[in-house]
Amino acid sequence: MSERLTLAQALVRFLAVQEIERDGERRRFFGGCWGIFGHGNLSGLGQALHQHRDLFRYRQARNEQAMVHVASGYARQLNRLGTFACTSSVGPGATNMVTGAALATVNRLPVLLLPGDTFATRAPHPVLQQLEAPHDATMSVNDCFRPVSRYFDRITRPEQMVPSALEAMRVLTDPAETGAVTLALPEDVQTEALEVPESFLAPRVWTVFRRPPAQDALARAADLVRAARRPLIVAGGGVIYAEASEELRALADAAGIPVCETQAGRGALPSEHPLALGAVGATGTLAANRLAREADLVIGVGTRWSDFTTASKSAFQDPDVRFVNVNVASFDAAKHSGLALEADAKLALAALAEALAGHRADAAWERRAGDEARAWGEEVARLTHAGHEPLPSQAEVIGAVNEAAGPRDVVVCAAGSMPGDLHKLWRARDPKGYHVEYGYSCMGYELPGGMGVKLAAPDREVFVMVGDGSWLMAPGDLVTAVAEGVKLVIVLVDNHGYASIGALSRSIGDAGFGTHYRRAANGAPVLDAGDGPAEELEALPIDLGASAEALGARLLRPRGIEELRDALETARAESGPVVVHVEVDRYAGVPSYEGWWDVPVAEVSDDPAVRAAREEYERAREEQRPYVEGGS
Ligand SMILES: Cc1ncc(C[n+]2csc(CCOP(=O)(O)OP(=O)(O)O)c2C)c(N)n1
Ligand SMILES: [Mg+2]
Repeated sequence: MSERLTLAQALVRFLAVQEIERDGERRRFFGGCWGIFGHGNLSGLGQALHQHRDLFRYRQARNEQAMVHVASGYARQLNRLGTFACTSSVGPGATNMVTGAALATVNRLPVLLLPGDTFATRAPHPVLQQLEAPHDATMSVNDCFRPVSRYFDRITRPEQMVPSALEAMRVLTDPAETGAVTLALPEDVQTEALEVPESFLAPRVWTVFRRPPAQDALARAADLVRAARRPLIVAGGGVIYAEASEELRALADAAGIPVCETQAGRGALPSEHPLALGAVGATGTLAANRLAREADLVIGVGTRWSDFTTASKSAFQDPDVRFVNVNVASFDAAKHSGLALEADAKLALAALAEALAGHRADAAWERRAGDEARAWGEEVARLTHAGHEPLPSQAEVIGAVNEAAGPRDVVVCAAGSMPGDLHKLWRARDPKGYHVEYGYSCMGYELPGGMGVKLAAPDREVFVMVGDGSWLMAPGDLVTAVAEGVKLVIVLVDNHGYASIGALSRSIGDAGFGTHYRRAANGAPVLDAGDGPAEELEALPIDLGASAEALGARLLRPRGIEELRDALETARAESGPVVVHVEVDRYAGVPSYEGWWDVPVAEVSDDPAVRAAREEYERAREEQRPYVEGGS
């Protein structure tokens, strides 16, 4: 039995009935389709989405990049058990999604991208917005998706849709493979008909089977833990995606192993747990970084070991340090010459706890962890209640949001100085309460990413924390939040410029060049290095709050922390998006706590500040380690 449908109609019908199941729980995989129509998707997918609007919901975005971020935020909040499809026109609409694809793939999040492509027949070529490559007739701008997709196909005949859609689902639902999946759809082929087998259109369940660790690998991992004097767990996003927090806590409690966290793994263990050391690495806490320095066995769970996590490979200094890597992906499990425990985090942590039954880490090490964790809690309280004048510090704003947020509420952030501060300071209470996109750290993710979170978890309040620079990168989809009635509390933290990059620039001896403005003799603002705070403009003559209000959000403008607390309460009570615009002191940053990040400094310069920075850089680099000893 078969039905005659256009490719686009077949695809929409297929996507609408895909389901995913894990641990006996089943849900629809796609929350619907986001899109912006133009030539390339209007007559194919647009027609099909219109015809099947009761089957598969269509939502309109304002920027194609943003709609992919919505899908990523949604997927992450659902522990990768769901996403959106995203359709674009040919050309700029398609390439606007490339950044979103990279973000999804870097963060290992499923998103399905359906960019329109130029005619397979090539009859009217070159069409509006077509890139012509004189040396390669098969190329289009959509080839840009290849390096940022985990699966790419260009469907040049309608029959190809059937096997390609199945491959797409395989990749999207496989935790080891997942990322952006791109099916480039030539605009003529979208409208062409094929005989679609009925079984292709029938509801289909993709079961995520949890993969157990190999017994001999598990035994070796347990031996390594027993032999270790100073074991440390680094919890990554994989712990949260696998819903393995309980198993993590049980292992930490039973074996007395302290736990620190990557950005994606933040909240794997509640901050109040006595063995929770919080953030590790370049943006780590003093507690985590001190123990990391001495650890002789590091158990990485669901982490891809980014440079921020390893402090650019300076975090772990024991000369004999070994790694055990629990990961669903062999690629990550093999890193740092670790013992690869290729497995689902929930099963692996439970199995490790069982294999270690009766074993406890050195009592002095555990005590150390408890003391450091307590001291860090006090440092957080000091930083978040500093009473900074006349403008509050960003740390105080984070503290106020943290205190206003309920135990299940979610904080969302992505770029600037806030991710590092949040990593250190946020007191986590729920594994799904901390959502900082720091794989791609993409300015402009915050608002659409937060929308995705809210669509996935409507019962949670979502606090989007966004810097003024990130806000300006992509404020337009505030209109989408208004149109779709997506409630967000957007805390727009305004320090008048790229403060994080200014600080980084000063640290390499370059005086904050290109990140702030001075006033020229004639009073006009000029972009320059300046010589520090005294010479800066207070602000450009712009009003970001008013811009948010003009796009349809309720605007609140608290001055100082007490007013901010009231504003956050008011914002909670609203039903649509609220922007809380708060000004902070650009220079009241949170220091680094023995964390380092490898940012190279010019080897030769006339400037003594650059030369001094280079000397310091070379000293710091001596701590960098290759982590090549080990293996299985
Ligand atoms: C799309 C994108 N472009 C550039 C960067 C590099 N970058 C990281 S943070 C930053 C400045 C962010 O400014 P803002 O949001 O105001 O945060 P602040 O640094 O002031 O805390 C820049 C340019 C980036 N992460 N993403
Ligand atoms: Mg800023």
